[in-house]
Amino acid sequence: MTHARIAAAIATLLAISFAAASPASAEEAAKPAAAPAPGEILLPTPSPRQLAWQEMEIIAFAHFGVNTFTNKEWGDGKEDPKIFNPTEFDARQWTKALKAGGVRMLILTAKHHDGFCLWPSAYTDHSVKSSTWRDGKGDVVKEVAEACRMEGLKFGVYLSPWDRHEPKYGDSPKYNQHFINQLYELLQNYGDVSEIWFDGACGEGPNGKRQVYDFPAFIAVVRKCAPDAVIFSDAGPDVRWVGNENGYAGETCWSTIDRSKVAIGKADAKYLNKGDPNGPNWVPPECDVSIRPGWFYHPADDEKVKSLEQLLDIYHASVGRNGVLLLNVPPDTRGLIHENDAARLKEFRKVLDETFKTNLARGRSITATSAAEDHAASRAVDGNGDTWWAAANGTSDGVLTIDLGGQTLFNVISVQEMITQGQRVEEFRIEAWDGTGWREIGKGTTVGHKRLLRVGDTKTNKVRLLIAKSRGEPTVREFGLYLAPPLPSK
Ligand code: FUL
Repeated sequence: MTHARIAAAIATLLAISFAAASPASAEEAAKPAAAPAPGEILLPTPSPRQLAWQEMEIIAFAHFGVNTFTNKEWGDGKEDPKIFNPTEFDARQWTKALKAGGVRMLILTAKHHDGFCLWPSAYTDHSVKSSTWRDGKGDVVKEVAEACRMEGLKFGVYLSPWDRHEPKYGDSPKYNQHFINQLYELLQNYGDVSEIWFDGACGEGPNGKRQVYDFPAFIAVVRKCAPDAVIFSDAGPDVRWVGNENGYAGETCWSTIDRSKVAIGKADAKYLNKGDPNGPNWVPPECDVSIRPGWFYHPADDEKVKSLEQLLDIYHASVGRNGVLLLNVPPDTRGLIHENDAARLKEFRKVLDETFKTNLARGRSITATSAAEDHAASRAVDGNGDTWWAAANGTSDGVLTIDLGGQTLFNVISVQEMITQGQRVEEFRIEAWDGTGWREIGKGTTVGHKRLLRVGDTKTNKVRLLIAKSRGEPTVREFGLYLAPPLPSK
Protein backbone atom coordinates (compact mmCIF):
# COMPACT_ATOMS: atom_id res chain seq x y z
CA MET A 1 0.00 0.00 0.00
CA THR A 2 1.28 3.50 -0.72
CA HIS A 3 1.44 6.05 2.05
CA ALA A 4 -1.47 7.95 0.65
CA ARG A 5 -3.53 4.78 0.62
CA ILE A 6 -2.54 3.94 4.18
CA ALA A 7 -3.58 7.45 5.16
CA ALA A 8 -6.87 7.05 3.38
CA ALA A 9 -7.53 3.63 4.91
CA ILE A 10 -6.82 4.94 8.38
CA ALA A 11 -8.92 8.02 7.76
CA THR A 12 -11.80 5.73 6.79
CA LEU A 13 -11.34 3.73 9.98
CA LEU A 14 -11.31 6.95 11.98
CA ALA A 15 -14.50 8.05 10.28
CA ILE A 16 -16.15 4.72 11.06
CA SER A 17 -15.10 4.94 14.68
CA PHE A 18 -16.32 8.53 14.97
CA ALA A 19 -19.65 7.48 13.57
CA ALA A 20 -20.11 4.97 16.40
CA ALA A 21 -22.37 6.16 19.19
CA SER A 22 -19.92 5.72 22.08
CA PRO A 23 -19.01 8.94 23.92
CA ALA A 24 -15.30 8.25 23.59
CA SER A 25 -15.68 8.26 19.83
CA ALA A 26 -17.73 11.42 19.94
CA GLU A 27 -15.07 12.99 22.11
CA GLU A 28 -12.36 12.03 19.67
CA ALA A 29 -14.44 13.35 16.80
CA ALA A 30 -14.32 16.75 18.47
CA LYS A 31 -10.52 16.74 18.48
CA PRO A 32 -8.61 18.14 15.52
CA ALA A 33 -7.26 15.47 13.16
CA ALA A 34 -3.89 13.91 14.06
CA ALA A 35 -0.93 15.88 12.75
CA PRO A 36 0.26 14.36 9.46
CA ALA A 37 3.94 15.32 9.92
CA PRO A 38 6.41 14.38 8.63
CA GLY A 39 5.06 13.32 5.27
CA GLU A 40 1.44 12.80 4.52
CA ILE A 41 0.55 9.81 6.66
CA LEU A 42 -2.34 10.17 9.09
CA LEU A 43 -2.02 7.96 12.14
CA PRO A 44 -3.72 8.03 15.54
CA THR A 45 -1.63 9.93 18.09
CA PRO A 46 -1.70 10.20 21.90
CA SER A 47 -3.47 12.95 23.83
CA PRO A 48 -1.40 15.08 26.25
CA ARG A 49 -2.78 13.11 29.22
CA GLN A 50 -1.80 9.83 27.56
CA LEU A 51 1.70 11.14 26.84
CA ALA A 52 2.16 12.22 30.47
CA TRP A 53 0.95 8.80 31.67
CA GLN A 54 3.29 6.93 29.31
CA GLU A 55 6.30 8.90 30.54
CA MET A 56 5.66 7.68 34.11
CA GLU A 57 6.65 4.14 33.04
CA ILE A 58 6.25 2.60 36.52
CA ILE A 59 3.11 3.13 38.60
CA ALA A 60 1.76 1.25 41.60
CA PHE A 61 -1.46 -0.24 42.86
CA ALA A 62 -2.32 -0.59 46.55
CA HIS A 63 -5.02 -3.19 47.12
CA PHE A 64 -6.21 -2.48 50.66
CA GLY A 65 -9.58 -2.94 52.35
CA VAL A 66 -11.66 -5.51 54.24
CA ASN A 67 -9.96 -8.34 52.32
CA THR A 68 -6.71 -7.35 54.00
CA PHE A 69 -8.33 -8.36 57.30
CA THR A 70 -10.31 -11.42 56.12
CA ASN A 71 -7.24 -12.74 54.27
CA LYS A 72 -9.33 -13.08 51.08
CA GLU A 73 -8.97 -11.91 47.50
CA TRP A 74 -12.64 -11.11 46.92
CA GLY A 75 -15.11 -10.11 49.62
CA ASP A 76 -18.82 -10.87 49.32
CA GLY A 77 -19.97 -7.51 50.70
CA LYS A 78 -21.24 -9.06 53.94
CA GLU A 79 -18.09 -8.27 55.92
CA ASP A 80 -18.56 -6.45 59.19
CA PRO A 81 -16.94 -3.03 58.59
CA LYS A 82 -15.57 -3.18 62.13
CA ILE A 83 -12.91 -5.65 61.00
CA PHE A 84 -11.12 -2.83 59.15
CA ASN A 85 -8.59 -1.76 61.75
CA PRO A 86 -5.00 -1.21 60.61
CA THR A 87 -2.94 -0.87 63.77
CA GLU A 88 -0.09 1.33 62.49
CA PHE A 89 -1.56 2.92 59.36
CA ASP A 90 1.00 5.25 57.77
CA ALA A 91 0.43 6.39 54.20
CA ARG A 92 3.80 8.20 54.14
CA GLN A 93 5.52 4.88 54.75
CA TRP A 94 3.79 3.56 51.59
CA THR A 95 4.69 6.50 49.41
CA LYS A 96 8.29 6.56 50.63
CA ALA A 97 8.71 2.83 49.91
CA LEU A 98 7.10 3.22 46.48
CA LYS A 99 9.16 6.25 45.56
CA ALA A 100 12.30 4.36 46.51
CA GLY A 101 11.12 1.76 43.98
CA GLY A 102 10.92 4.34 41.19
CA VAL A 103 7.13 4.49 41.20
CA ARG A 104 5.56 7.73 39.86
CA MET A 105 1.87 7.27 40.72
CA LEU A 106 -0.13 5.28 43.25
CA ILE A 107 -3.61 3.96 42.46
CA LEU A 108 -5.58 3.08 45.59
CA THR A 109 -8.51 0.63 45.69
CA ALA A 110 -10.92 3.22 47.11
CA LYS A 111 -13.64 0.56 46.71
CA HIS A 112 -13.10 -3.07 45.68
CA HIS A 113 -15.81 -5.56 44.68
CA ASP A 114 -16.94 -5.97 48.34
CA GLY A 115 -18.24 -2.39 48.30
CA PHE A 116 -16.34 -1.26 51.42
CA CYS A 117 -15.28 2.36 50.92
CA LEU A 118 -11.92 3.60 52.18
CA TRP A 119 -13.38 7.10 52.46
CA PRO A 120 -16.44 8.17 54.50
CA SER A 121 -18.86 8.20 51.57
CA ALA A 122 -22.15 10.01 52.16
CA TYR A 123 -23.91 7.37 50.06
CA THR A 124 -23.30 4.26 52.16
CA ASP A 125 -22.44 3.28 55.70
CA HIS A 126 -20.30 0.44 54.42
CA SER A 127 -17.08 2.39 54.84
CA VAL A 128 -14.29 3.47 57.15
CA LYS A 129 -16.83 5.51 59.12
CA SER A 130 -18.37 2.23 60.43
CA SER A 131 -14.97 0.70 61.18
CA THR A 132 -13.03 0.41 64.41
CA TRP A 133 -10.12 2.32 62.87
CA ARG A 134 -9.76 5.76 64.47
CA ASP A 135 -13.27 5.39 65.92
CA GLY A 136 -14.73 5.72 62.44
CA LYS A 137 -13.19 9.16 61.92
CA GLY A 138 -10.39 8.15 59.57
CA ASP A 139 -10.18 8.62 55.79
CA VAL A 140 -7.68 6.41 53.96
CA VAL A 141 -8.24 8.14 50.61
CA LYS A 142 -7.43 11.53 52.12
CA GLU A 143 -4.26 10.37 53.83
CA VAL A 144 -3.00 8.47 50.80
CA ALA A 145 -3.75 11.40 48.46
CA GLU A 146 -1.86 13.73 50.80
CA ALA A 147 1.07 11.35 51.21
CA CYS A 148 1.33 11.12 47.40
CA ARG A 149 1.43 14.89 47.09
CA MET A 150 4.09 15.17 49.80
CA GLU A 151 6.25 12.54 48.11
CA GLY A 152 5.74 13.97 44.62
CA LEU A 153 3.74 10.99 43.37
CA LYS A 154 0.61 11.27 41.27
CA PHE A 155 -2.55 9.83 42.80
CA GLY A 156 -5.14 7.56 41.18
CA VAL A 157 -8.26 5.71 42.29
CA TYR A 158 -9.68 2.27 41.60
CA LEU A 159 -13.43 2.42 42.03
CA SER A 160 -14.95 -0.98 41.37
CA PRO A 161 -18.20 -0.78 39.41
CA TRP A 162 -19.02 -4.27 40.70
CA ASP A 163 -20.35 -3.73 44.23
CA ARG A 164 -21.44 -6.83 46.15
CA HIS A 165 -22.71 -4.83 49.12
CA GLU A 166 -24.81 -2.03 47.68
CA PRO A 167 -28.55 -2.97 47.65
CA LYS A 168 -29.13 -0.79 44.54
CA TYR A 169 -26.72 -2.92 42.50
CA GLY A 170 -28.66 -4.66 39.70
CA ASP A 171 -31.22 -1.86 39.55
CA SER A 172 -29.16 -0.36 36.76
CA PRO A 173 -30.19 3.32 36.59
CA LYS A 174 -30.24 3.67 40.39
CA TYR A 175 -26.91 1.99 40.91
CA ASN A 176 -25.28 3.97 38.07
CA GLN A 177 -26.36 7.16 39.82
CA HIS A 178 -24.97 5.81 43.10
CA PHE A 179 -21.66 5.04 41.37
CA ILE A 180 -21.58 8.51 39.80
CA ASN A 181 -22.22 10.09 43.23
CA GLN A 182 -19.23 8.22 44.59
CA LEU A 183 -17.11 9.25 41.62
CA TYR A 184 -17.93 12.89 42.32
CA GLU A 185 -16.91 12.44 45.95
CA LEU A 186 -13.54 11.03 44.96
CA LEU A 187 -12.87 13.50 42.16
CA GLN A 188 -13.96 16.64 43.99
CA ASN A 189 -12.64 16.23 47.52
CA TYR A 190 -9.12 14.84 47.30
CA GLY A 191 -7.12 17.13 45.03
CA ASP A 192 -5.78 16.03 41.65
CA VAL A 193 -6.59 12.51 40.54
CA SER A 194 -4.46 11.39 37.61
CA GLU A 195 -5.93 7.98 36.78
CA ILE A 196 -9.31 6.31 37.28
CA TRP A 197 -9.38 2.53 37.13
CA PHE A 198 -12.63 0.86 36.09
CA ASP A 199 -12.56 -2.88 36.53
CA GLY A 200 -14.73 -4.73 34.02
CA ALA A 201 -16.20 -7.26 36.53
CA CYS A 202 -20.00 -7.31 36.54
CA GLY A 203 -22.57 -9.38 38.37
CA GLU A 204 -26.18 -9.68 39.44
CA GLY A 205 -27.72 -7.59 42.18
CA PRO A 206 -29.99 -8.75 45.03
CA ASN A 207 -32.95 -8.38 42.59
CA GLY A 208 -31.44 -11.17 40.47
CA LYS A 209 -30.75 -8.76 37.59
CA ARG A 210 -27.45 -8.15 35.95
CA GLN A 211 -26.23 -4.59 36.34
CA VAL A 212 -25.69 -2.68 33.10
CA TYR A 213 -22.99 -0.06 33.68
CA ASP A 214 -23.33 3.35 32.09
CA PHE A 215 -19.66 3.79 31.15
CA PRO A 216 -20.35 6.78 28.88
CA ALA A 217 -21.84 8.63 31.87
CA PHE A 218 -18.96 7.56 34.15
CA ILE A 219 -16.44 8.79 31.58
CA ALA A 220 -18.27 12.11 31.20
CA VAL A 221 -18.00 12.72 34.97
CA VAL A 222 -14.26 12.05 34.92
CA ARG A 223 -13.73 14.35 31.94
CA LYS A 224 -15.67 17.08 33.70
CA CYS A 225 -13.96 16.82 37.11
CA ALA A 226 -10.48 15.60 36.14
CA PRO A 227 -9.79 16.43 32.49
CA ASP A 228 -6.10 15.50 32.81
CA ALA A 229 -6.78 12.06 34.31
CA VAL A 230 -6.44 8.96 32.16
CA ILE A 231 -9.27 6.44 32.32
CA PHE A 232 -8.45 2.75 32.40
CA SER A 233 -10.82 -0.02 31.44
CA ASP A 234 -10.39 -3.08 29.23
CA ALA A 235 -11.14 -0.82 26.28
CA GLY A 236 -9.81 2.50 27.51
CA PRO A 237 -10.79 5.23 26.51
CA ASP A 238 -7.24 6.30 27.45
CA VAL A 239 -5.46 3.22 28.74
CA ARG A 240 -6.26 -0.43 28.01
CA TRP A 241 -5.80 -3.70 29.84
CA VAL A 242 -2.86 -5.69 28.49
CA GLY A 243 -4.81 -8.97 28.43
CA ASN A 244 -3.14 -10.73 31.38
CA GLU A 245 -2.25 -10.09 34.99
CA ASN A 246 1.41 -11.07 34.68
CA GLY A 247 2.68 -7.68 33.56
CA TYR A 248 3.62 -8.88 30.06
CA ALA A 249 2.81 -6.88 26.94
CA GLY A 250 3.02 -8.65 23.57
CA GLU A 251 6.38 -8.87 21.79
CA THR A 252 4.49 -7.04 19.11
CA CYS A 253 2.61 -4.29 20.86
CA TRP A 254 0.67 -1.51 19.17
CA SER A 255 -0.70 1.42 21.12
CA THR A 256 -3.69 1.41 18.81
CA ILE A 257 -6.83 -0.72 18.99
CA ASP A 258 -10.33 -0.59 17.60
CA ARG A 259 -12.34 0.18 20.73
CA SER A 260 -15.56 -0.95 19.12
CA LYS A 261 -14.13 -4.49 19.02
CA VAL A 262 -13.54 -4.67 22.81
CA ALA A 263 -16.39 -5.68 25.11
CA ILE A 264 -15.57 -4.51 28.65
CA GLY A 265 -15.47 -7.48 31.04
CA LYS A 266 -15.35 -9.94 28.10
CA ALA A 267 -12.38 -8.60 26.23
CA ASP A 268 -10.29 -10.65 23.81
CA ALA A 269 -7.06 -10.90 25.81
CA LYS A 270 -4.88 -11.67 22.78
CA TYR A 271 -6.19 -8.67 20.88
CA LEU A 272 -5.44 -6.37 23.81
CA ASN A 273 -2.00 -7.89 24.38
CA LYS A 274 -0.82 -7.09 20.86
CA GLY A 275 -2.97 -4.13 19.96
CA ASP A 276 -4.05 -3.53 16.39
CA PRO A 277 -1.95 -1.71 13.77
CA ASN A 278 -5.16 -0.80 11.96
CA GLY A 279 -7.00 0.32 15.09
CA PRO A 280 -8.24 3.90 14.89
CA ASN A 281 -8.00 4.56 18.66
CA TRP A 282 -4.80 5.36 20.57
CA VAL A 283 -5.20 3.28 23.76
CA PRO A 284 -1.81 2.03 25.03
CA PRO A 285 -1.50 -0.96 27.40
CA GLU A 286 -1.13 -0.84 31.17
CA CYS A 287 0.54 -4.01 32.46
CA ASP A 288 -0.92 -4.88 35.88
CA VAL A 289 0.76 -7.45 38.08
CA SER A 290 1.19 -7.98 41.81
CA ILE A 291 4.53 -8.13 43.60
CA ARG A 292 2.97 -11.05 45.52
CA PRO A 293 0.85 -13.99 44.35
CA GLY A 294 -2.41 -12.22 45.34
CA TRP A 295 -3.71 -8.68 44.90
CA PHE A 296 -4.39 -8.31 48.64
CA TYR A 297 -1.97 -8.89 51.49
CA HIS A 298 -1.81 -12.42 52.93
CA PRO A 299 0.74 -13.20 55.66
CA ALA A 300 1.43 -16.58 54.06
CA ASP A 301 2.83 -14.73 51.03
CA ASP A 302 5.53 -12.84 52.94
CA GLU A 303 8.18 -15.16 51.58
CA LYS A 304 6.65 -15.20 48.09
CA VAL A 305 7.44 -11.63 47.09
CA LYS A 306 8.62 -11.69 43.47
CA SER A 307 12.38 -11.96 43.07
CA LEU A 308 14.53 -9.18 41.66
CA GLU A 309 15.00 -11.24 38.48
CA GLN A 310 11.23 -11.64 38.08
CA LEU A 311 10.64 -7.92 38.55
CA LEU A 312 13.32 -7.09 35.98
CA ASP A 313 11.81 -9.56 33.51
CA ILE A 314 8.44 -7.89 34.05
CA TYR A 315 9.95 -4.44 33.58
CA HIS A 316 11.50 -5.48 30.27
CA ALA A 317 8.23 -7.10 29.15
CA SER A 318 6.10 -4.08 30.06
CA VAL A 319 8.01 -0.79 29.89
CA GLY A 320 10.38 -2.45 27.43
CA ARG A 321 7.48 -3.39 25.13
CA ASN A 322 5.69 -0.09 24.87
CA GLY A 323 3.61 -0.42 28.06
CA VAL A 324 3.38 1.10 31.50
CA LEU A 325 4.05 -1.21 34.44
CA LEU A 326 1.32 -1.14 37.11
CA LEU A 327 2.88 -2.97 40.04
CA ASN A 328 0.62 -3.86 42.96
CA VAL A 329 2.20 -3.59 46.42
CA PRO A 330 -0.51 -4.47 48.97
CA PRO A 331 -0.27 -2.94 52.47
CA ASP A 332 -0.59 -5.37 55.39
CA THR A 333 -2.90 -5.50 58.43
CA ARG A 334 -0.71 -2.94 60.20
CA GLY A 335 -1.46 -0.56 57.33
CA LEU A 336 2.17 -0.66 56.21
CA ILE A 337 4.03 -1.97 53.19
CA HIS A 338 5.72 -5.09 54.44
CA GLU A 339 9.53 -4.97 54.91
CA ASN A 340 10.10 -7.68 52.31
CA ASP A 341 8.22 -5.79 49.61
CA ALA A 342 9.92 -2.49 50.51
CA ALA A 343 13.36 -4.11 50.36
CA ARG A 344 12.61 -5.66 46.95
CA LEU A 345 11.42 -2.33 45.56
CA LYS A 346 14.70 -0.72 46.60
CA GLU A 347 16.79 -3.43 44.95
CA PHE A 348 14.72 -3.16 41.79
CA ARG A 349 15.25 0.59 41.54
CA LYS A 350 18.96 0.27 42.23
CA VAL A 351 19.47 -2.05 39.26
CA LEU A 352 17.37 0.15 36.97
CA ASP A 353 19.24 3.29 38.05
CA GLU A 354 22.60 1.66 37.50
CA THR A 355 21.53 0.26 34.15
CA PHE A 356 20.10 3.44 32.67
CA LYS A 357 22.41 6.08 34.16
CA THR A 358 24.63 6.37 31.07
CA ASN A 359 23.57 6.10 27.45
CA LEU A 360 26.80 4.96 25.80
CA ALA A 361 25.52 6.06 22.38
CA ARG A 362 24.74 9.60 23.48
CA GLY A 363 26.47 12.31 21.49
CA ARG A 364 28.30 9.75 19.32
CA SER A 365 28.80 10.22 15.62
CA ILE A 366 25.75 8.95 13.74
CA THR A 367 24.66 8.76 10.11
CA ALA A 368 21.33 7.90 8.49
CA THR A 369 20.39 6.63 5.06
CA SER A 370 18.03 9.61 4.83
CA ALA A 371 16.65 12.36 7.04
CA ALA A 372 13.73 14.76 6.91
CA GLU A 373 14.40 18.46 7.24
CA ASP A 374 15.10 19.40 10.90
CA HIS A 375 15.24 15.73 11.86
CA ALA A 376 18.91 14.85 11.38
CA ALA A 377 20.27 11.53 12.63
CA SER A 378 22.09 13.27 15.50
CA ARG A 379 18.71 13.95 17.06
CA ALA A 380 18.37 10.24 17.86
CA VAL A 381 21.34 10.39 20.25
CA ASP A 382 21.13 13.93 21.63
CA GLY A 383 19.56 12.99 24.97
CA ASN A 384 16.72 15.40 24.22
CA GLY A 385 13.24 13.87 24.34
CA ASP A 386 11.77 16.76 22.37
CA THR A 387 13.75 16.08 19.20
CA TRP A 388 13.84 13.09 16.89
CA TRP A 389 15.29 11.63 13.73
CA ALA A 390 12.86 11.03 10.89
CA ALA A 391 13.55 9.43 7.53
CA ALA A 392 13.04 11.60 4.44
CA ASN A 393 9.50 12.11 3.19
CA GLY A 394 8.14 9.14 1.31
CA THR A 395 10.61 6.68 2.90
CA SER A 396 9.33 3.78 4.98
CA ASP A 397 12.67 2.31 6.00
CA GLY A 398 16.07 3.54 7.11
CA VAL A 399 19.38 2.69 8.73
CA LEU A 400 21.06 4.60 11.57
CA THR A 401 24.77 3.83 12.00
CA ILE A 402 26.57 4.87 15.16
CA ASP A 403 30.32 5.07 15.56
CA LEU A 404 30.99 4.63 19.27
CA GLY A 405 34.50 6.04 18.98
CA GLY A 406 36.11 2.94 20.46
CA GLN A 407 35.30 -0.53 21.79
CA THR A 408 32.26 -0.21 24.03
CA LEU A 409 30.61 -2.82 26.26
CA PHE A 410 26.81 -2.90 26.61
CA ASN A 411 24.03 -5.44 27.14
CA VAL A 412 20.76 -3.50 26.89
CA ILE A 413 19.50 -1.63 23.84
CA SER A 414 16.73 0.93 23.97
CA VAL A 415 14.85 2.26 20.96
CA GLN A 416 12.15 4.90 21.23
CA GLU A 417 9.86 6.28 18.58
CA MET A 418 8.49 9.80 18.72
CA ILE A 419 4.96 8.71 19.47
CA THR A 420 3.53 12.22 19.05
CA GLN A 421 3.92 11.30 15.36
CA GLY A 422 2.03 8.02 15.79
CA GLN A 423 3.41 4.52 16.14
CA ARG A 424 5.10 3.52 12.91
CA VAL A 425 7.89 0.94 13.09
CA GLU A 426 6.82 -2.60 12.16
CA GLU A 427 10.13 -4.41 11.84
CA PHE A 428 13.68 -3.63 12.95
CA ARG A 429 16.97 -5.27 13.73
CA ILE A 430 20.22 -4.25 15.36
CA GLU A 431 23.69 -5.19 14.20
CA ALA A 432 27.16 -4.80 15.72
CA TRP A 433 30.43 -4.52 13.76
CA ASP A 434 32.68 -7.45 14.62
CA GLY A 435 35.82 -6.12 12.87
CA THR A 436 35.07 -7.73 9.53
CA GLY A 437 31.33 -7.54 9.10
CA TRP A 438 27.95 -6.77 10.63
CA ARG A 439 26.50 -9.32 13.05
CA GLU A 440 22.84 -9.32 14.13
CA ILE A 441 22.49 -8.88 17.90
CA GLY A 442 18.78 -8.22 18.24
CA LYS A 443 15.55 -7.76 16.35
CA GLY A 444 11.92 -6.96 16.90
CA THR A 445 8.69 -5.80 15.38
CA THR A 446 7.03 -2.80 17.07
CA VAL A 447 8.85 -0.10 19.03
CA GLY A 448 6.41 2.57 20.25
CA HIS A 449 7.30 4.63 23.33
CA LYS A 450 10.14 2.30 24.27
CA ARG A 451 11.50 -1.04 23.13
CA LEU A 452 14.21 -2.64 25.26
CA LEU A 453 16.30 -5.59 24.14
CA ARG A 454 18.58 -7.56 26.45
CA VAL A 455 21.36 -8.70 24.17
CA GLY A 456 24.00 -10.21 26.45
CA ASP A 457 27.41 -8.59 26.93
CA THR A 458 28.44 -7.13 23.57
CA LYS A 459 31.66 -5.25 22.81
CA THR A 460 31.96 -3.33 19.59
CA ASN A 461 32.89 0.06 18.13
CA LYS A 462 29.97 0.37 15.72
CA VAL A 463 26.26 -0.40 15.94
CA ARG A 464 23.46 0.05 13.47
CA LEU A 465 19.69 0.10 13.70
CA LEU A 466 17.95 -1.12 10.56
CA ILE A 467 14.28 -0.31 10.22
CA ALA A 468 12.98 -2.56 7.48
CA LYS A 469 9.30 -1.75 7.63
CA SER A 470 7.36 1.22 8.88
CA ARG A 471 3.91 2.75 8.47
CA GLY A 472 5.23 5.90 6.88
CA GLU A 473 8.54 7.59 7.61
CA PRO A 474 10.15 5.98 10.69
CA THR A 475 11.10 8.18 13.64
CA VAL A 476 13.60 7.60 16.46
CA ARG A 477 13.28 9.81 19.50
CA GLU A 478 16.27 8.27 21.23
CA PHE A 479 18.53 5.29 20.68
CA GLY A 480 20.38 3.97 23.72
CA LEU A 481 23.06 1.46 24.64
CA TYR A 482 23.36 0.55 28.30
CA LEU A 483 25.31 -1.73 30.59
CA ALA A 484 23.17 -3.51 33.19
CA PRO A 485 25.18 -4.55 36.24
CA PRO A 486 25.54 -8.21 37.16
CA LEU A 487 22.79 -9.21 39.61
CA PRO A 488 23.79 -9.86 43.21
CA SER A 489 24.21 -13.59 43.77
CA LYS A 490 21.45 -15.11 45.93
C1 FUL B 1 -9.36 -7.79 38.82
C2 FUL B 1 -10.03 -7.88 40.18
O1 FUL B 1 -11.05 -8.87 40.20
C3 FUL B 1 -8.90 -8.23 41.13
O2 FUL B 1 -9.37 -8.45 42.43
C4 FUL B 1 -7.90 -7.08 41.09
O3 FUL B 1 -8.49 -5.91 41.60
C5 FUL B 1 -7.40 -6.86 39.66
C6 FUL B 1 -6.47 -5.71 39.52
O4 FUL B 1 -8.49 -6.69 38.80
O5 FUL B 1 -10.24 -7.78 37.79
